[in-house]
Amino acid sequence: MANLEQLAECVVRGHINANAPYPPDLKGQPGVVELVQEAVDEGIDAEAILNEGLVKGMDEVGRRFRDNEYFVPDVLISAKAMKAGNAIIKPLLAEAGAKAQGTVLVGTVEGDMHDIGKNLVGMMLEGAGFKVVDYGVNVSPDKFKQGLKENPGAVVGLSALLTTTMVNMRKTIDAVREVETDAKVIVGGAPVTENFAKEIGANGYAPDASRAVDVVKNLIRV
Ligand code: B1M
Repeated sequence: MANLEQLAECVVRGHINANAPYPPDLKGQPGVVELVQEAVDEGIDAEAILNEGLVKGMDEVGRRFRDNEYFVPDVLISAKAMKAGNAIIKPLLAEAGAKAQGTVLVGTVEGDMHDIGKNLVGMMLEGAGFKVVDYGVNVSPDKFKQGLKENPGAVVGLSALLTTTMVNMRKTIDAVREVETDAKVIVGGAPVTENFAKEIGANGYAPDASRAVDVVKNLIRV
């Protein structure tokens, strides 16, 4: 029986698969890849695998890093493990959704290279049936502007993890509203707050990936 607690723990420990030599004490034991596949094979909902396994593990990684129990290399190893699991469930999340309910342009704002949270938001949106165009990290306001020209009426989803790059959300909002004065923008990321979102003129804010889906649904009114 698939164990999502064990899956979360493998993300925390950065144990990608049974053959991976790291961490040495887990070598030969099932890792993220095997546990995710096992859960999928048992018919466990992809969203549960994501939230109760992968995201739960990454939340703990974030806490350990904040409390100086983990350092950057630990976090990178965990992020790699999480991505290996994401790759397995991504098509299932997308499949579970109905036909595209609208388009969302997502990206991490200029100057910012963090993409784990943004990728989760994109995956959850795809899972909920939206078409997601992901521009990656370090995305300039002009790139979003161009994206909106190519996808009229799309919701723009901005992620920022640094207090120094949050300010680029406002610049991006101003830029996309040159294309569509009523362009709908949702923002998120660890330093972003509801108040900040209001201050910069965003239409929505979400503290996590699953709530981002609710906010986008409300913005598109599906
Ligand atoms: Co960076 N980093 N980092 N980092 N990093 C933070 C953000 C930091 C808080 C760590 C710390 O000091 N405690 C700190 C920022 C401090 C600040 O600005 N106040 C920091 C720093 C300083 C830096 C560097 C400057 C370090 C350096 O080089 N000296 C550097 C910056 C590089 C750059 O971007 N220019 C840097 C680099 C890195 C790594 C490359 C090592 C790596 C990123 C790997 C990657 O993303 N591919 C990394 C990581 C992993 C982190 C932490 C540890 C974890 C971030 C993460 O992935 N969390 C982070 C510390 C922390 O958050 N505790 C930290 C898990 C993820 C699931 O959560 O991204 O918050 P999160 O996303 C959530 C929600 O926020 C929300 O939903 C997601 C899922 O539920 N959400 C949205 C996110 N985007 C959304 C968009 C939405 C809606 C919701 O709508 C569109």
